[in-house]
Amino acid sequence: MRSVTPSPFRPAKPVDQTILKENRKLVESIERRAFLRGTLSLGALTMLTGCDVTNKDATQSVLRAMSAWNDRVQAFLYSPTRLAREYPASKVMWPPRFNAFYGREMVKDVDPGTWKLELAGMIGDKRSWALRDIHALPEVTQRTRHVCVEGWDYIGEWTGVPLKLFLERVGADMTAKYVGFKCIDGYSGSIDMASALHPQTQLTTKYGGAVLHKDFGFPIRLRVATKLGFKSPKQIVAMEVTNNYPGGYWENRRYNWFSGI
Ligand SMILES: Nc1nc2c(c(=O)[nH]1)N[C@H]1C(S)=C(S)[C@@H](COP(=O)(O)O)O[C@H]1N2
Ligand SMILES: [Mo]
Repeated sequence: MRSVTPSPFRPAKPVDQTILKENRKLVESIERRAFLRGTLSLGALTMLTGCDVTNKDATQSVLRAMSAWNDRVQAFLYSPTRLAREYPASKVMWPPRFNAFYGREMVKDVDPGTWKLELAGMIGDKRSWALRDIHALPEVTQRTRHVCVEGWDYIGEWTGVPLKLFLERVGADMTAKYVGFKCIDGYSGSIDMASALHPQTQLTTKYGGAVLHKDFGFPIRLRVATKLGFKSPKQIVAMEVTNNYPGGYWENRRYNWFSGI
């Protein structure tokens, strides 16, 4: 019989699973990215990292490091052509589910006649765009899954101008690192250029074939099928192409910047 030697991976004292519960957001983000589906345990964490994660501080810093590491690794592994799954019309939810960092009654009205999309940064033609000019551009429709970091999702149908086409039209520098957005409600967001050029990333004007309701982004919103919902700003008023990391509302509040799904 083999002698029983203490496993180098086995913590010396019983581990307190509440450490993982207290860091639920970080744990979930790691699970989602590593396709662990709710199975990340302290044992697995020890195996993955080679660290003895028996105390609170060590566990938290390991989780933070993994979460940040995942952002970089994801961007590196990300294939700009990987498509999000598309669904039949029968699966589309109507009405869609609202979310913002404030209540629905606070959503601002936009006058389509005076609204303008301001352009800034590494763009050849920085003239602002009126809504009717955006409507004149060719549009595509996608039926994809919208996933919120809060843990809910739905399948929706969004129609709009591919962002790539728009960036080409305004003479954006496609070698820039980021595209940033500012919204009428003070919200902001940004994506990497590869995601901006992704075929399922669009400046959306319609949901379910009807003009976007203001709650869902009228007059235009971004729709990034390969990322979590918070990466798709609604009611956009300005767009910037830049090499300076623009951050964003949730990005600045410690959500993973890349946030792929
Ligand atoms: N302007 C603006 N855009 C926003 C937000 C916001 O608060 N303001 N919330 C984001 C989040 S967290 C999600 S999940 C989606 C929700 O989009 P929906 O209301 O169309 O489902 O919008 C994103 N875009
Ligand atoms: Mo969200």
